Amino acid sequence: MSTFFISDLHLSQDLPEITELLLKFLSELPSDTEALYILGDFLEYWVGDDDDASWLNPIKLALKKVSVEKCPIYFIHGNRDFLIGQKFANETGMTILAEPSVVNLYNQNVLVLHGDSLCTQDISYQKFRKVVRNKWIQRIFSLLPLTTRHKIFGVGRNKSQEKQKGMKNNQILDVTPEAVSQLMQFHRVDIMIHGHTHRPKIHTHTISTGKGTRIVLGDWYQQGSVLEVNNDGYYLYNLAFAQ
Ligand code: OKV
Ligand code: MN
Repeated sequence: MSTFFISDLHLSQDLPEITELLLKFLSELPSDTEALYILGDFLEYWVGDDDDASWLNPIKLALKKVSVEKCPIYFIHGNRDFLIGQKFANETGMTILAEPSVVNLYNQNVLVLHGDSLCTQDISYQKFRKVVRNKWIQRIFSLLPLTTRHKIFGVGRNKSQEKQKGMKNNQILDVTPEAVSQLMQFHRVDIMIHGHTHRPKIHTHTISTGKGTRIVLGDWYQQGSVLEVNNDGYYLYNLAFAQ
């Protein structure tokens, strides 16, 4: 019996290999799986649940099948798919969790989050985050025509590739160690799982109660990245793309 974690797939219509690998992963999930957690940046970007992008249909169907036949699926928003809402959740069978959330895994309390909130040195990004995570601003944004919303996301993404200010040359800064220990102490956990930085690794941190473990999931650009948790421990591994 295991619990699985993935994040940062950045699914898009342009990179079908990633979708293919996800569908394979979902179909091969053991039937005694206890839960699947998706810790954000599942989609490269999302402008709102009223976008019925048909390339997502096989993905939605596969997630729904897992949620009905195998295990619950929990989702936490990332910095690219923070507009995923209840309609998308219903269509996929996912349950959206607040960020951060404490979940109990095999008698250990674990803090789960996307991870962008830990990158506190990136002041301009934290300002941007505060704006786009505001429910009122999101409500107003959702009133714009779908094509306008696509343009806004599209424009920003091209700009970033042109090394415009605000995106810091598209580099993702690493987490701030003090932000990690502070958050773990606040939630009284000694294990944390997140994605976002695309730097898969199991870290040890010093916290007031002793040692803290921080598990970072990788992105799915060159291979899949999966964390499996069971009674014996934490296993971070890669999935190879089909040859
Ligand atoms: C995307 C990122 C820019 C990172 C959204 C309201 C909403 C504006 C927006 C404007 C900017 C996204 C949507 C873009 C990602 C950046 C800078 C850093 C690291 C809302 C008003 F949705 F909340 F209502 N924006 N664009 N960044 O240019 O595509 O993720 S973007
Ligand atoms: Mn991210």
